[in-house]
Amino acid sequence: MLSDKMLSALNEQIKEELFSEYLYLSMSAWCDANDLPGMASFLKLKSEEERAHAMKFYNYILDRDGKITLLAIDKPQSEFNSFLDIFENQLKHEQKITGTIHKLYALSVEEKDYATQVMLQWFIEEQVEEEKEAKDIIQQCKKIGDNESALFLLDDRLGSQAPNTEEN
Ligand code: OFO
Repeated sequence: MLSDKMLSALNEQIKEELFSEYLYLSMSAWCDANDLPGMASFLKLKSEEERAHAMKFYNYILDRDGKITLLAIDKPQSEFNSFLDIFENQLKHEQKITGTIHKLYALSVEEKDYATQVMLQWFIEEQVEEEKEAKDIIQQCKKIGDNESALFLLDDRLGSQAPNTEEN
């Protein structure tokens, strides 16, 4: 059985993950509106991954006989200065999420909730990868500067990582 404190923190994390879904969809829409279809597809895929993260927490709460309480999701930022600004914001956001995951882990240790500690291991590793990916993209964006051909290539490469989900 989850403690009240743990349950409430896990429900809070569902909101954080759903906000991430919303934020990356907003970033994807900005890229679409600014002729960056590859980055738009990549960020849409990131958005879908966040939904899956939210559902991992959701299903875990149900598996532990906890009560799901969905919380209000804030309006995400919709204006960005550039594609570099997008990925810098993404990294900042992922660093914030890493902090929330670490706090959850600290709470699970405090509560002696061993099952939650095991479940959170996946998220701890995932955050290392997510931050690294965002940092690598920022480095590439910085190298591009005003070079349109290099931007085309990066957009194309990021787009090729995302399956075509247009029909869905
Ligand atoms: Fe992008 O991270 Fe969820 O957890």
